[in-house]
Amino acid sequence: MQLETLLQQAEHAIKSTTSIQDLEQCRVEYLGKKGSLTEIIKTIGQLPPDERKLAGQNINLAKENIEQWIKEKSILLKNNQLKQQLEKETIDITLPGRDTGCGSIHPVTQSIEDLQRIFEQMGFISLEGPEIEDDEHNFTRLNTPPFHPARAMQDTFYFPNGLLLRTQTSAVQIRAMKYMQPPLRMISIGRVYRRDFDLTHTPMFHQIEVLVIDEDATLATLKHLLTQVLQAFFAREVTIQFRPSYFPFTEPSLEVDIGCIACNGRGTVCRVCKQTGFVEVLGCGMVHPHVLKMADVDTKRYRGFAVGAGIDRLTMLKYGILDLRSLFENDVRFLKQF
Ligand code: 2NM
Repeated sequence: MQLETLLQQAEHAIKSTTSIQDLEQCRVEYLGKKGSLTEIIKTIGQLPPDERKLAGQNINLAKENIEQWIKEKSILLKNNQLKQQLEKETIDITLPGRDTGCGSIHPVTQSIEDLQRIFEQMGFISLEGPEIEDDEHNFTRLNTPPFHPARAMQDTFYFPNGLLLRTQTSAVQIRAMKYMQPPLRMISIGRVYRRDFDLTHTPMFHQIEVLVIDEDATLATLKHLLTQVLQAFFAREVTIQFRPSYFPFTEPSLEVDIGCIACNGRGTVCRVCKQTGFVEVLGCGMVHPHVLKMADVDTKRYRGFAVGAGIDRLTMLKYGILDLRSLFENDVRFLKQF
């Protein structure tokens, strides 16, 4: 075929394609291994030698032309395709977005953060420890040796190897006393476990324990500290009442009640204080000399007081939550109210 005719044909064919597939078909037809132009190239060898150079130049020129047309057409087709696609896929940006549910901080977590902030502002450090403990740290060094009757006060979860789930966070204090130099002002916050499960007890709950070791730590300082902390936590004036109690690790031991927040201590029909006007919030006392000595604290120079409180219970009181279970059911409609 004549080069001229071929070029005319090719130009027409390329320019009238309507799709990228058709254009590719054209490329193969003219420039492919068995394409028309390739066929012509093969005939060069049959020409007389002095004509070959010119023929070669013409064929190269034709090839460049065809390539150029294909390139231009390709850009045109791709642009068209993009334009069509964009038209088809237009989105209505005025449509409202899909609502993703938004969480909130769990009330117990809020209490934990509040207590941490309150104590840290007063110069206390916050320490943590493992939830799995040994008997030694959970009981013995808290003046509760094997067969001590106080062990029955809190039923313990034991592992087959003798380790246990801590029933209070006191092991954190035990180690702090042993390894840090007094004066010491610390809190420990964490999960604790007891074999209790009824309307007012869950097998896991959150505890805060406070420990102060100092030369002049007394019941008076303890009472002042508790008043300040409880007022800051409940964000209101609170009245405090001490009752004598018993813990193996403190002597004397005290339980602390606050004037009922629900009925303002009036003692009228009240589900929170059951007409007593007071609700128990924590236990505390002067750290027992046995405990101090086992932790290598110099008892001639230092004494200490400690406090233990259930954070879940404090949280229920603060927000007027009557059913303990609602703290554990993870119903966001409930949790969002706080
Ligand atoms: C309480 C009540 C009274 C307490 C004692 C200690 C330690 F380790 F310092 F001896 N930590 N926590 C303590 C004292 C805990 O919970 C009701």
